[in-house]
Amino acid sequence: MWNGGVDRREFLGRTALTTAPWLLGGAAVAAQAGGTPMIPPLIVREKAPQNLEFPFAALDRLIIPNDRFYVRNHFAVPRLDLKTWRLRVEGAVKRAIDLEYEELRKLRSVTLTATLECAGNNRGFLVPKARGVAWQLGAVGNAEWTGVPLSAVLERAGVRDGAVDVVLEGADTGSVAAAGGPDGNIAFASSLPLAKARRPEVILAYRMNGADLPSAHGFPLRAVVAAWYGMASVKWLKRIIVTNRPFAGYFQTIDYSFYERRAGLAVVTPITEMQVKAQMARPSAGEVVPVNRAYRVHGAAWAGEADVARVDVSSDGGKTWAPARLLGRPVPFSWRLWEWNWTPKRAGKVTLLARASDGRGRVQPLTRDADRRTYMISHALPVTVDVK
Ligand SMILES: Nc1nc2c(c(=O)[nH]1)N[C@H]1C(S)=C(S)[C@@H](COP(=O)(O)O)O[C@H]1N2
Ligand SMILES: [Mo]
Repeated sequence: MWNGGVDRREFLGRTALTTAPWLLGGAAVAAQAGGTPMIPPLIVREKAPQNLEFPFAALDRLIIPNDRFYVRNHFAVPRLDLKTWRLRVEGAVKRAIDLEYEELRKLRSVTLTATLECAGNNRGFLVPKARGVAWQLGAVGNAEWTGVPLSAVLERAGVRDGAVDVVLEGADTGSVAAAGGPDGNIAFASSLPLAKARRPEVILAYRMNGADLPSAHGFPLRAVVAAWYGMASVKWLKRIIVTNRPFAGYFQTIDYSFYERRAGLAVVTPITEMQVKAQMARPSAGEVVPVNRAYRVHGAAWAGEADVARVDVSSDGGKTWAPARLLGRPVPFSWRLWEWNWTPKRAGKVTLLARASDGRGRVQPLTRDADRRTYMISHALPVTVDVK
């Protein structure tokens, strides 16, 4: 349990937080004895292209291993050969450049922990049912990324005056014609305003949790745009184009956009920073929870560029709230694990909710904002359990 004498940081980074009930099988006990508890395999949401969800109920650590990190692909995974792969930087730059993999790996590297959440995470809970991948809780993960700051690469090419956007293009292509996109095949591409592109938390990563970037996560190189929804973290990066006007590509306007109200008008706006959000790992919806026994309600919370300031939990459908305990220390751009000890006193159906607030005063909403279309689903999700 939590109050043991283990150094908390060490504990958070390397081992499980607690003995999870799904660990009770024989193989699991063996794994536990070995010190590395198991997380069930990724949930297949789509086979082609592959879209895989992290089984969020099994959340038991701060860093999600590479083979359990959710996968969100729009097109088939491109197989890239290091011998021929280049990163091209062009557009509104003083000199267009082509960088080889080995050259990039020789540049000064940085490592950061960052939570990636797909803008469509939780879509599967929307009523009426929404189009798109029906993610439940697990289109989110937290990993340690190593690479070079995007700013360093931009500096090598020399950004020209008047530049506003940095377009990141992947090597993967396919058709989005059926979803209102242009005809023929297009590449996945997403852009950042120059100011965000130059920030230190935006890196071009070639390592993930200490291993070379796996193919599913963008080998050989991907952007990691910490604090922003996942679509900005372009995988299989191939080209960077600096532009003099805001990029209006398919994945920047038709897809991954919402309606922002400005002066009474509904304005199509690209999705950027992650909203403040807490998710409950356990209990899960429909779980049977024993009456008059202590139960560890727990989960994770994240807040984009801000720190998570607090998480509150309700065990009466949102009428009253109690503060949860934030675990470990805040790490910029990383989610924070939290727990709340609950002893249900009466049998029956109970609805739990978790709600986060951040250091900028943002509070997680309790209801859905339809202007967000099928993205940025950040309202507190009710978890109804059966106390017996
Ligand atoms: N080239 C490319 N990059 C991409 C995507 C993609 O389909 N192609 N998906 C984006 C989306 S929507 C998300 S949420 C993240 C997911 O990263 P992951 O698969 O490593 O979890 O990658 C982003 N980068
Ligand atoms: Mo996404």
